[in-house]
Amino acid sequence: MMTLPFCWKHARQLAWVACIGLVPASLAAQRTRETINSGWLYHEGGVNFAESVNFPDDAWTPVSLPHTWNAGDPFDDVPSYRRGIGWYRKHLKLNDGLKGKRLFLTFEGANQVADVYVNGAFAGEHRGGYTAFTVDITKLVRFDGKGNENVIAVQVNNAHDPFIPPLSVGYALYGGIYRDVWLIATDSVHVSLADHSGPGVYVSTPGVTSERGTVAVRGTIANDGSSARQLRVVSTVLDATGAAVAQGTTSVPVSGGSESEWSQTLPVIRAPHLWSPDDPYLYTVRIDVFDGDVRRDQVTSPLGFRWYHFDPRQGFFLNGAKYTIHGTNRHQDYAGLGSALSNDLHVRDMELIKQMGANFVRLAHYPQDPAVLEAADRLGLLIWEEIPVVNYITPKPQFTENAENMLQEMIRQHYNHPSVIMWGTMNEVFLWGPGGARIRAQDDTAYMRQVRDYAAHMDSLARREDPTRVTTMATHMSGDYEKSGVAYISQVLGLNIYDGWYSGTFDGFGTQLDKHHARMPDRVIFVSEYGAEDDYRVNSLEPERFDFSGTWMRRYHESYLRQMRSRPWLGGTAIWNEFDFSQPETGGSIPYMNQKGMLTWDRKPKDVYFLYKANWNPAPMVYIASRGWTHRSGTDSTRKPGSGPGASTQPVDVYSNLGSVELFLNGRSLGSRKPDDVKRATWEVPFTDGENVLTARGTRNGRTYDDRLVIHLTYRPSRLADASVPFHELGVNVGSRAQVADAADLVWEGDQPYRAGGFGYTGGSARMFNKDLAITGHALTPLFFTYRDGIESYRLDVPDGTYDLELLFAEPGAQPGERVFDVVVNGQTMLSALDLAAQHGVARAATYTMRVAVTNGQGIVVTFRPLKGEPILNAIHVVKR
Ligand code: GCB
Repeated sequence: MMTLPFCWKHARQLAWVACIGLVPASLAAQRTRETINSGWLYHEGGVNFAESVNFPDDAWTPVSLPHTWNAGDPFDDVPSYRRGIGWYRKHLKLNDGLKGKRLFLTFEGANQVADVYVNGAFAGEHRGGYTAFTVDITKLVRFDGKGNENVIAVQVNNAHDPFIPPLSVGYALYGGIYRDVWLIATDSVHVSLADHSGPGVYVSTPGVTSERGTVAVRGTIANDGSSARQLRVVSTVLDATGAAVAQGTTSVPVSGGSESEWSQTLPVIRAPHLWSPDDPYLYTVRIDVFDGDVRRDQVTSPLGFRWYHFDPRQGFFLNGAKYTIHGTNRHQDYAGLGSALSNDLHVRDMELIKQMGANFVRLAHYPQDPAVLEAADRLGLLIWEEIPVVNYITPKPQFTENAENMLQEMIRQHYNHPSVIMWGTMNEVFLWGPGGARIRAQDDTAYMRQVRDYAAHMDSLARREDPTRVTTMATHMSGDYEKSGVAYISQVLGLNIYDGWYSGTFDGFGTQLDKHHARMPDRVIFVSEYGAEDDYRVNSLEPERFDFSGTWMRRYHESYLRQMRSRPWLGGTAIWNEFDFSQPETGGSIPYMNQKGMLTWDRKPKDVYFLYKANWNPAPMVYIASRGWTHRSGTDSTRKPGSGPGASTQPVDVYSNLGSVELFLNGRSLGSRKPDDVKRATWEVPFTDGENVLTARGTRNGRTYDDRLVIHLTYRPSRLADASVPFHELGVNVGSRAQVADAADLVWEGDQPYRAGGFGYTGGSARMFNKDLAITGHALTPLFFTYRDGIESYRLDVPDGTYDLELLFAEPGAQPGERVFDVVVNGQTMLSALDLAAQHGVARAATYTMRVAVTNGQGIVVTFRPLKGEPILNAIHVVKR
């Protein structure tokens, strides 16, 4: 059998290029590459001699890669998670056919220090959890003719190391071999695998225009044989159909036991098909290494023809035209799996991002799986990739050395991906002080100088490594970056802005941007992060900052969208974050999670996902918002005139990119609306008790698009004793105006001041928990996250009868003895000298249930009598028996 000759696609090129000679397949050496992900054994903790061949490993746990030992423990209620050593062993049987080959193991990612042993001998160490590394195992493996079993042992350690970035982060540092491991076999003559685990060939497109595409290729060939070879390297550009469109040949002499570098520029490709997010056309460059007529190795690289630049006053330009970058950030973790995602899940994430209509992804805060970069090339997503230098640095040579190595590995490993446009060197590096503690502002000027020098050093290394791309960094809203000079180092300055979430109002976003732009008119400004959090169980008609309601999150993003649009000088923008992700040791409405995602941790899209889809993806769509609010309560106080008893009128938003949308309630039209500038249309909907079927409908080019949502309303008259609706149950989310739905679909209503005939508090102020405190002991955390501090009484004017009254508390921070109070119900002391900190601990949910008989129309009056400090209440629930 013969391999096919390379021939040219375009007739006009046939005249000047000959097809290359035929290669007898029997003589052609091919590298082989296979994953060795299955059949590993895992042991938690350090153990002596685990690398030795005969080490007894039968009791170890069988695992498949990708694997992390922290898939669960960052999210349990035991503080912290295991950071230390884990061992992996694999009894690897090698084919006889691999004998005489050069053999390599490539680990795509092991967090964060990996020591690799083969048959008891040390094969190599790698520091850094997010880049690949390759070890040459040729001399360490055995072929005994009886199965060729070899023992691979890997010690992985994810303990904090002051010299290995990252030092502090807001996400879990999952330990383990959490990406694929490959066994690669090559001929003794091969494209080098020794260059920072990069592909050994580097492809660029100098001076590309829409008329001409030039491809430059360079690389390194290794000759592990003993005699010198005169090799021929042939680079062929194939278009998407596989037809060759350009080729170059270079002679490369390589002495025995050494490596040679080579480079070549290929003939011009006329009118190249350009790559862009809208048309991600990919060519392939195939590099063949010939020794005489024998092919000794072959590798391929993706190729995309595109050119771009940033302009501080006009934004981003792609392929010669203004192009608005609007995108998102991505963390690599996933519910139940930690960081150990299959390639399919990585790819699906990129597809979800693309379907949302984004054209850009910042891979924050670290280099990601090769499958992610491949998907970005193929789907058309521009990429910012960065090394994990987060919050602060250790200003010591060992730290710099490890960071340099990570930067070189990231750039060389992902250099050939046309999707990558920016290399990032750090994130919010002044957020913490040099001692590793969160601070307000840097006052250590020596440290600020050290950070500046470090930043300048890393930036120039990135520019040297890859002059074809742009350097960047993400900073937070602090003057320290300008004061120290760090803000002036990279080519693009990223700003992380959270006005309207952590503090301030939505408008603060534009104000911050304009201030920066005015102060630094020559700097390219890119919004590297913005976002707000929601919890699908929390919803509100009167959203407030930090209430975790979906409504607040939507209003935040709607406002930011408008503000971004009116600033075309921005380099680009990126949402924080596409997916909810781990945030160990923090609280909020779901402890240990950062809920700023457009999708939940298990990839369920939230309403905001469709807000962006309507604005960014031109495919026609219509979507009824408040998917997380299918069980809601309503009272006659929200009834609009004429809507009748038993009805509660509430607004419903629809996102759509159609010209006009009509909304129907139970088949009855509520009218047509034109979606506004952020593609939202709103109707006042007269919900009635029970099931309400909403349908939104619109047309484009004669086709109808619709969406349907069923909302269950629990109607409650504002007078609890109103006989028209017999009272059964009421739960109140004290300290917040937001409703919270529990797993049994009971809607805990928003809090209110006491109104005669109804319910509510007297005295005190509404407060929220400190976000750094995780509330434990109850599944419905949002109920405890808010509370009323200094409350005097809570009153519910329920009709006469017997009730179970439940009072819910969680101590937000007082020490034992600092907050002590009695709880008196209808004149009777039910809880005396309640000291939540002493009896339950801080941030621990505590529930007290009591039976109450209500007579003579007195209702339920709960009085809080302070003995020390201020009484609190987090939620209240009453059920009629
Ligand atoms: C930031 C950080 C990111 C956090 C994010 C947040 O500025 O860069 O790591 O997760 O804020 O949600 O607070």
